[in-house]
Amino acid sequence: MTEFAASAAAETAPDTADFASTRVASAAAAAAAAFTAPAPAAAAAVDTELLKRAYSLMHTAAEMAALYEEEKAVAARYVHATARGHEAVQLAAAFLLKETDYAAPYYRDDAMLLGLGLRPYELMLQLLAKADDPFSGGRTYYSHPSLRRAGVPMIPHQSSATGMQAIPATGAAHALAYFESQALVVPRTAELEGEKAAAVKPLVLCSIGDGAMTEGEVAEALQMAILHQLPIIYLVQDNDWGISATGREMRAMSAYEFAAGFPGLRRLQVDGADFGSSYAGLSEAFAHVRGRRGPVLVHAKCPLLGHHTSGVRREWYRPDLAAHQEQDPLPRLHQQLLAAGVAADALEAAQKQARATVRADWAEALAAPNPDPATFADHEFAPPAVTAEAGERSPAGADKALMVDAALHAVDDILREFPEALFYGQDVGGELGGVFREAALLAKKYGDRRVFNTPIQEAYIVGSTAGMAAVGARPIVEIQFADYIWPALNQLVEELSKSCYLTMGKFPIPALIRVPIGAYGGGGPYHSGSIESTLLTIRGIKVVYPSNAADMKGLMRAAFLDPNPVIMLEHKGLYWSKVPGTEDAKTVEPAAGYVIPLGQAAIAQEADAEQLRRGNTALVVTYGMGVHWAKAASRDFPGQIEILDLRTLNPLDFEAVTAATRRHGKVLVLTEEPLLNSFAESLAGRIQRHCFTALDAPVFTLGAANLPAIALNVELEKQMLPSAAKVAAALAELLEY
Ligand SMILES: Cc1ncc(C[n+]2csc(CCOP(=O)(O)OP(=O)(O)O)c2C)c(N)n1
Repeated sequence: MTEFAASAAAETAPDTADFASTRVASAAAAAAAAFTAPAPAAAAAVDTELLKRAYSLMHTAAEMAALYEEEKAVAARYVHATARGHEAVQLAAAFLLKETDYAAPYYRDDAMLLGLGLRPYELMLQLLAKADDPFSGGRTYYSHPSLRRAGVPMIPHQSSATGMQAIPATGAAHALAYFESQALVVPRTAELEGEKAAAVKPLVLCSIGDGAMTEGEVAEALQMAILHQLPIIYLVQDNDWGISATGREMRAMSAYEFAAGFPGLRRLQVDGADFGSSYAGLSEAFAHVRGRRGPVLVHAKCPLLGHHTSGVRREWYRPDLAAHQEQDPLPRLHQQLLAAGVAADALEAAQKQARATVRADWAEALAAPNPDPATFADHEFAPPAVTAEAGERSPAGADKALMVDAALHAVDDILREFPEALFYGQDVGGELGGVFREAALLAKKYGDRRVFNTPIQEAYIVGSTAGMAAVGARPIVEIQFADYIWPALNQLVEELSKSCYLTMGKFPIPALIRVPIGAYGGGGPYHSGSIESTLLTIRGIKVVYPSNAADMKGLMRAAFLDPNPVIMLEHKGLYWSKVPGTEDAKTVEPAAGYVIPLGQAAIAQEADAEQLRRGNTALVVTYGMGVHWAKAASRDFPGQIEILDLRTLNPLDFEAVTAATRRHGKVLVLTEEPLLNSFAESLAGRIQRHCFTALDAPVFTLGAANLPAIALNVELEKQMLPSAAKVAAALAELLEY
């Protein structure tokens, strides 16, 4: 058969897993036949009380959706999606979750939130972006929960980026497995002490749509879940639609078929419109995961009865509404309850009660206060743990250490002291201990559950820290080279950077992200890049850039202790002080426990008092390799150059910058990055704005040439980068000004 004939045959072959939009009823029946959990029989097996609870909450969700539609002038002021059609499987999942579990509900999961015990009122507060929205205080969309509340599974922050929740959720499961491997009690379980907390092993539920399943990051998550056999359930709610794109347009296979490509991932299908089928299938999945028999993907077919969202309305593009309507889970459950002997009156009463509650809650939510505008900037960061330098920076008799060893020792100290700390990335584990040996022997010392190699998955490496942190682990991770951080940027921006702000401080993410960076000696275009300006456009993360061993050790520990995401940029050219002119990067090694608060610059070299008095001096504001170029260059101008080493780029010690600027009146901002539109240029602008009257010359800037990459040949590299000679030339001009 030719390739074309084969694909044509595949297209016409009966596809029981597909939920073709124009044939919903028959496709659902076909899918039901393929379900591993026998749907109709299971309905009868479910306890009637549970069915009744599901029925009430299904009506509550449906009443809410109807009310939002009726009141859309107010309710659709901010965009929202509702569960209509998906309620059965969402409620089944909610009922099986325990308070010691972790959940990542999707943006369509308002019925799941009701099932977890949230009041309609609380959900409506988020719909209306009110101050008392328990998740975000009016900062993020409807049904984007984040919650630490007794009696409810922990719900860490997740973004509105479809599919991106898979990695943080898997990171949470990874943390659970980690705690178990170390025989440590998960903090949440300890908090909820007592038999009921200890009796069941916690798990993670990651809810996701069929459209979102095709995001590449989902495959990274599945890979890790299987590799480490993590306790997680991926619940795929498949309504055969993205926004307006149908399943046939969006994917070559269903999520169930996709899962078959991941050996070690247990998969099963349920009829998501049938509470009994959903509950039975999910019960099996929960038992499997609680029994620590690996991850499970549950594929649930669901009709989509409401709009995609309040802004993208079903009547604009849906030819299949009638067919989906036939799958409405509500009348089905109604019939099942009647068949189970529940009186029609009782069902009617439940429906009336749901309606009354929803209407009363709506009135209450409308009357609730809006956020105080003055609070808009609260919770950018959680307060830092280290606010003053402490410990011994230069212990008597201590040897000098290379920067790479100072980093290694800092992490070693942390791993020894904090059992919740773990360190992972590409090649950091095993025998090698990092391609720069920056993690040498740590895996041997602490075991390969604490220090381990990951697959080549930068998104997982960074994004997993969000889930890790929510469970209480303290992840240290590494991106092998700054040039390869880009696949992780999505997680960094969407999940990590916004978590603290959007959860009103409930879920700051303490993640220490080590990133070897910088150029020297022919590293070439993909192992030499500088990236700090890009990182510095991301709010909600901190960026540290030490220039010597002592700072490396003190800042590494402060970065670890910081409750926020911190990126540690570690210059490869300084690691061993092998590059001529970088001998000062090697310093006496501080004692264990030494810390330097983030956001404090240091004077790396003072100017001579007499030269200063005579007005013969200039200031170089720089960091990383720039400190060493500036030191070498300043030998041409004895006593005339002060060098301010920023050490942390965000938060920036702007006070130190302005104070030093005022001392000298002449400033050069020096960076290794291409200058155009860089952090250095931005800083120069700020200095000019704030110190204008103190300046005797425009603020000079010097950086690399404005090219997309650093060429491999060392002579070409030299042309591209700043150097001591180039800095000296700039300083000569500045001092002459
Ligand atoms: C990364 C990303 N790309 C695009 C969007 C816009 N978007 C929002 S919902 C959606 C469709 C999601 O489909 P699915 O996961 O199947 O969920 P459903 O709405 O069908 O429940 C898209 C494309 C987004 N939120 N995030």
